[in-house]
Amino acid sequence: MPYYPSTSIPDYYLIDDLLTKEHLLIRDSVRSWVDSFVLPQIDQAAQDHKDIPGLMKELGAIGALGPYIPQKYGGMGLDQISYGLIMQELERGDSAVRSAASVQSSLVMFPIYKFGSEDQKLKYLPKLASGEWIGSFGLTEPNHGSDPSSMETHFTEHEDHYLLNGSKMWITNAPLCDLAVVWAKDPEGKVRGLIVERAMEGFSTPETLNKWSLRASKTGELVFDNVKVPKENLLPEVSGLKGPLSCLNSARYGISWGVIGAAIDCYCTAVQYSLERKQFGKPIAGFQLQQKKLAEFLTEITKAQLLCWRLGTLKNDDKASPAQISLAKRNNVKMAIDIARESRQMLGGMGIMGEFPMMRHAANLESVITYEGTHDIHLLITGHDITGINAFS
Ligand code: TGC
Ligand code: FAD
Repeated sequence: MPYYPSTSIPDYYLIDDLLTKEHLLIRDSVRSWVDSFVLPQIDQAAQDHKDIPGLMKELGAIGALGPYIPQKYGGMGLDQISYGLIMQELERGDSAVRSAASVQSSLVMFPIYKFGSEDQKLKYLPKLASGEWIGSFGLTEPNHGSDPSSMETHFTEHEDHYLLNGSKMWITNAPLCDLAVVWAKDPEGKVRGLIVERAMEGFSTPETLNKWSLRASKTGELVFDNVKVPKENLLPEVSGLKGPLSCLNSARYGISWGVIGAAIDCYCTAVQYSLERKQFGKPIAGFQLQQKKLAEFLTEITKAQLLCWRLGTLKNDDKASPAQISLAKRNNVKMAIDIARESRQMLGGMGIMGEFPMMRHAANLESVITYEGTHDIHLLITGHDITGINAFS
């Protein structure tokens, strides 16, 4: 169970009133699952640099994999606010748990659902929704991170199959994956999506070790050495960089909600600790400097919640622009990492201990501020949207 009562989780502007009964039910059931399944083991998993055993099947069982994918394909057919609330609750547990769910949902199931053939949807989506199969998403390469259009991974055409060569780096769940959605250039230099299965010869997934961040998540490479990919594994409905970037819109949206969860966990812990911890004869919560921090945390969390709620309604109406999503991802991740760092200080020496979540969240958020587009890249996307001038290159 968390160190603080669940009644202290903030809803300062009564945003719950904007949610439906179904939203609240989903949010509260994922919240309870995080309390009972994730929190008791997350510190040990992160300390040991190991993923939580059986996590994907558990996420499948609670409906956290592909929540907005139609039920016909094993999803839950939920709306975007529900998806966001699920991500928020998972990341209150740990960014690794949200990462597992958001990669599977937004970066693996979404492209198969949106750009796949009916056969591909029926073959892969139900297994991914249940967590029986684990997926990964390969866009980033050793030499091309922020600039995926320069990717080198490519394939050539041979009768009934393609031959895929190249490598991807920093790939969440690569060492565990049963399949990877891989973005590679076709012989004309167009970016296409391919579904690569674990058993395909020439495909390997070495693990990236020694991370100080997202230690409860497996990261690795995807290496393709003349991998024979059947032609029916090409995603037929998209060509060009907008394919992978559309998936990122969905994942970045989920992150905007998710990091509110990490911030809430730090905030609630800091409130509780500062009320209990006494120095100079009174609770440290009674000192103005500590109250300033708590007041600012609550202000920033409330602003982020309102931003996400509105973005969710726009997304439900299919009106959220990629630049609006970038603004939310950038703002909310910075908000969360600042709260994690400042709240850690409020616990003094205890703040560095694994019994409290701040160091773990702060370290995790160093990845979150980098992946799915860095903090700087999202600023440039906003700058481009304001001015019409591309400052990337
Ligand atoms: P640019 O010329 O602007 O665009 C190329 C084509 O793509 C379209 N487009 C988008 N479409 C949908 N959604 C978006 N967000 C889009 N952004 C652009 C655009 O309209 C164009 O289409 P068309 O039809 O005209 O061809 O592309 P660019 O090469 O200048 O790059 C733009 C830039 C820098 C913003 C983009 O490449 C970018 O976002 N870079 C950041 C890379 C990134 O975010 N990588 C993430 C990798 S995945 C990951 O980190 C997973 S973490 C997993 C976990 O949670 O554990
Ligand atoms: P670079 O692109 O080399 O950037 C380095 C620095 O330069 C950054 O600060 C950046 O903001 C800055 N910069 C770059 N270009 C510009 C510019 N034009 N103007 C100003 N500044 C610029 N990728 C996947 O495809 N799938 C995954 O599942 C995945 N999971 C990940 C998990 C983890 C734990 C991590 C850390 C990363 C993951 N990534 C994944 C990769 C992630 O998306 C990239 O790390 C990210 O896009 C940045 O790329 P890079 O690391 O190559 O940094």
